[in-house]
Amino acid sequence: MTNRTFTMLKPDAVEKGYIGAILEKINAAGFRIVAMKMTQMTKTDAENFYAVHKERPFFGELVEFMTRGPIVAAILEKENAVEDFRKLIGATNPANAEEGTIRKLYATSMGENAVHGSDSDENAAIEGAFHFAGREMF
Ligand code: FUP
Repeated sequence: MTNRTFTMLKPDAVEKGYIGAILEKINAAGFRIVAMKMTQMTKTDAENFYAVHKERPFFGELVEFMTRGPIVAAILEKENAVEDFRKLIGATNPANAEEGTIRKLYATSMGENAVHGSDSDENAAIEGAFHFAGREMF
């Protein structure tokens, strides 16, 4: 068990100027930011990051979307981080997301859903290491 999760504020959220508002929600929910950077994924980065989805029909669009502009990547720490962060962001499709969740507030569609949250402790560690060197994690 770890108490960390990994997130990305996706290109749609960055384009619309929602970085500050989303970080505010993350802080208010009790997460501590232990790593953070603004970066833009290459096509290869996105294909590797989402390799688990490579046979899915939406894979091409997903890679295109995730590479079209900068993202904010971060590692967040809190007790029960993975599960609590998934609750805070809401359902993958914002139409199904609960009131008050980040996706309900800031996402527009299943494809452009504002924010990523790791789905397991194991993936949180893999995804964090994908974006950050050890000396960038505090
Ligand atoms: P989530 O864990 O909520 O980010 O969702 P998934 O890992 O299932 O999907 C990863 C990303 O693929 C989503 F953020 C958006 C995209 N996706 C689609 O575009 N269409 C789908 O039907 C499912 C996912």
